[in-house]
Amino acid sequence: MPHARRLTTAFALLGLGGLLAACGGGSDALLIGGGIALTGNAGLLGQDARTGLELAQKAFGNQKPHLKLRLEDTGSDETGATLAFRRLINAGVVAILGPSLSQQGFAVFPMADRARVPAIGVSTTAEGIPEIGRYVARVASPVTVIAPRSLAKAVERHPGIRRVAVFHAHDDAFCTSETKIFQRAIQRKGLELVTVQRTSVADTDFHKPIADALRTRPQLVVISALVSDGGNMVRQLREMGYTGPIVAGNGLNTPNIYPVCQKHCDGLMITQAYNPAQDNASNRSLVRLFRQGRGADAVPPQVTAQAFAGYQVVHEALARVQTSLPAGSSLTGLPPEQLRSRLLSTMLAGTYQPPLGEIRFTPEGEVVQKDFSVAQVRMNPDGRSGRFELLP
Ligand code: 1QQ
Repeated sequence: MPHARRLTTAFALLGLGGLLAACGGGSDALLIGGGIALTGNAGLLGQDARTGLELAQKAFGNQKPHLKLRLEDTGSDETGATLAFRRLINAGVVAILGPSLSQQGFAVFPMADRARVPAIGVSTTAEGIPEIGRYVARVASPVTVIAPRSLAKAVERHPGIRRVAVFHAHDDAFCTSETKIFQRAIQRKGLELVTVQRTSVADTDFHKPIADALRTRPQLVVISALVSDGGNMVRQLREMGYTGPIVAGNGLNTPNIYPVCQKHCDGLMITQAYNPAQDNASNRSLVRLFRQGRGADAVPPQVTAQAFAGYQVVHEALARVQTSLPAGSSLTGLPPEQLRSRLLSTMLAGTYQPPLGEIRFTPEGEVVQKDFSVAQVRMNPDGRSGRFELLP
């Protein structure tokens, strides 16, 4: 090649590299998708996930291999999730973190699986999610592992309990899955299931089912609902005079319930797949980044930690794929199908130390996690702020 042409080519390549770098993440940045509910009923939980993804982008995005987060709002229904997943798949993302709800997951995970794009649930906890397809996994521990723990803790703290009332939204796949596990746990403890009230995630007024339930004189109430219906239910239970303990499921597992149930959130018991005191490098980095701009006492919610974990797992797995390549070749040089397939198998084979503590995966993509705790919500006298206090 003549000298002048070689120079021009070199400058053109430099220029191209500069252009890509200017777009963010460096010239070798891969796109990682976040398909999360930022609006609708689940938006209150999805906001926590968004925070986790954005903090993970800060923590890992500039470490090799460079990743660039592309977020799409799924809304809180299947249609929104389908549109968001389609946009992410068409954009060529290497993997998708999300969606927020299992109800959405049963609609969009099959789509990601057909497109052979690894999709990792960061808050989809219903039974049967990893089994949807080979490319589907999750870092959010399932209801089978989560739900029995809060029930056991409530019984431990209130040993006199016999009579239990259950509420569940009948029109959400997570809520119907979770209530099944709660009801089985109630029966296994030899407790009496005095009533099962079916509600809707679209409901805001629960006076009728609450009045019906209170007539059965429950000593414990167990709720499977989402944020705004569940928060309203808790508030109305207290307003209508119920004073006993309340166990809530993962649908209420966010400080964003505070504005909904306010002072009446106080005392709620919810299992946590995340302990903010987890002592590892990843959690220290999450907590430090979370506190920037939020104050020295701020504590990341569970879903924030799970989303952060999802990003970390993909990042670490990609780094391992990179090391397995022959010298001089790069991830971006692989055909996209091959890159995603190698990411998937490497990811499932690994063990990770995210803010959730040690996790790994079964060959089906189910997360195997060790550390759990049960939190009790403690509201401050203002009725607007509070904390999830981990019970001993
Ligand atoms: C699910 C869930 C959500 C309620 C948490 C965001 O656990 O839908 O599976």
